[in-house]
Amino acid sequence: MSVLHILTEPFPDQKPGTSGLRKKVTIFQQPHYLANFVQSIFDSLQGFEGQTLVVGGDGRYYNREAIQIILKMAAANGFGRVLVGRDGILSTPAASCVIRKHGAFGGIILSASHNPAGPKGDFGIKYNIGNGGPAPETVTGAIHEHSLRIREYRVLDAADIDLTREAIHSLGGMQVEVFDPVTDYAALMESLFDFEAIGSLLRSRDFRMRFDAMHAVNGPYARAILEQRLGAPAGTVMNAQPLEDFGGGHPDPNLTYADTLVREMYSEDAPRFGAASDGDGDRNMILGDHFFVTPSDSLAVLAANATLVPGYRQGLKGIARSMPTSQAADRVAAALGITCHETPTGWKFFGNLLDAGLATLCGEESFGTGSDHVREKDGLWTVLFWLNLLAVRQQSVADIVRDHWARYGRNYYSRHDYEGLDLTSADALMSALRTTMASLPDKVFGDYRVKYSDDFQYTDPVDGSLSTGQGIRIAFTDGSRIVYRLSGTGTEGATLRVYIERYEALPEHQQQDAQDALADLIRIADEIAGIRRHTGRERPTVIT
Ligand code: G16
Repeated sequence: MSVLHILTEPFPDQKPGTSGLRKKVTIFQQPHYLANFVQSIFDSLQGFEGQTLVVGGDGRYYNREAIQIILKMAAANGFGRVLVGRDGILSTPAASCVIRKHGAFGGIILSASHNPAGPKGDFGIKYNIGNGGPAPETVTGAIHEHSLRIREYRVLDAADIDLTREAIHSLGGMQVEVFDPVTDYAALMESLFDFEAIGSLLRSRDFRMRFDAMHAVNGPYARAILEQRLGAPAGTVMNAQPLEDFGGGHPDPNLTYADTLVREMYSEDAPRFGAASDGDGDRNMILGDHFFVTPSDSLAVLAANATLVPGYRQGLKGIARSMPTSQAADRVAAALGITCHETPTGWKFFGNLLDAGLATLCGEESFGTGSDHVREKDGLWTVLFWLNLLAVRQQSVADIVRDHWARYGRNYYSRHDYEGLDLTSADALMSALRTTMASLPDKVFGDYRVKYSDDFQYTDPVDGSLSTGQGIRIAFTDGSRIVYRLSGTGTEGATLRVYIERYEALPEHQQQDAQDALADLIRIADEIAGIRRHTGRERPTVIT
């Protein structure tokens, strides 16, 4: 088998976003497009000769073709071994687990997360480093630079590998091991949670749960763990078969896109517990009977109850949350006497904190929670954590959350998304906001007085790197906040996200609907940024 040196030209649009390179499938299908990016990844790394690379994806359209290209390029570039999930499947948290467990040099994960899939949908690729987490900005920056200079890539002239069966193959001088994508991950979950207690809860007559895998990657994981290992009745996992187009759906576990599950959880005969995860299995949504747990509250509740779970019995070293995530976790951290770190949006910012032992639990408002067990957010882990709490506390989801509010206060929270905006008007809105920002401190809007406003920046406490322009934050004297930022994960136009938060200490005022409780701040958010004026939109596309 010979190594082919293929001449190519750079593509100017290969700058990785919040979570790798995400584009329409049709863009990835252009000749050389994927190969250029993969070569740029390899060119930005050093010392991987003879080492192990983990490869897998969420099973979406183009996953298998992409994996064949990556395998042949890894062989041509000198990797010693590639571990690839059977059928090309690996959830993002499972990939992180496998990289860590097998001491791999790194991994390539193929996913566009929660974005729709299929020939007209999205595809994505990202590189994870040896700690199992997303490459930090120094690495993604180097990948981008290489992509702008690339002139040639290397690929082995070889036949495709059969990914449908577990087996060991050789590809040139490299070994390819097709392995079961669930085993290592399931063993890790079993080491963290009380499977006996969760199993008896799931098998008891008066408990019923639903897990919506949304025809995405977590179906096989959820079936193996919840149904086969823990004994939940067959059918507990719905939409369990991963499909290349996710069944035509939008596997984003929120109140809008997981509507079948949401309807069931708000029906007369609602199960006690409901959960969903996204395309690549790292996001989660948690529901009780007629009750939605905001991701920010979920992080705070997990942190406050962590010592009830075997894997966290020793307590937490710290908590980390992304800046737009509500400050509910900060109150738990204060009560526990530990630090709550505030990072920019993007899981990659948690990696150093976890590696350095500065945080144990992390979470983001964007339906992500996780811990130092891997270096990605982890949908099924969150579900098992909640099940473990339900089993120990023998209370409903709603009661656990209400108890939490009664003790720590409630951070009313909502995110308003304006999707598919014209890029120019979204940029204009943000730059006008950057100008207005300076004049806001001390200004009064109804009952609210602005305390400070800034464009969030973050200095990593471990490596000192600085990240600027991470979102406009307007803080009010009563602890309320409005945050504006543009999404870094969309593939069409721009998405403006507005995050609104208000703290309520008194239990008698904690039972309002979040949109009602936040109505004044929602109006102020429009008044300050001129959202309607800039975007021409009367209302958000998605409210969570
Ligand atoms: C990715 C990152 C998350 C981040 C989210 C933000 O999520 O992994 O850490 O919170 O993007 O998205 P946006 O920039 O659109 O607000 P995922 O699940 O898409 O990989």
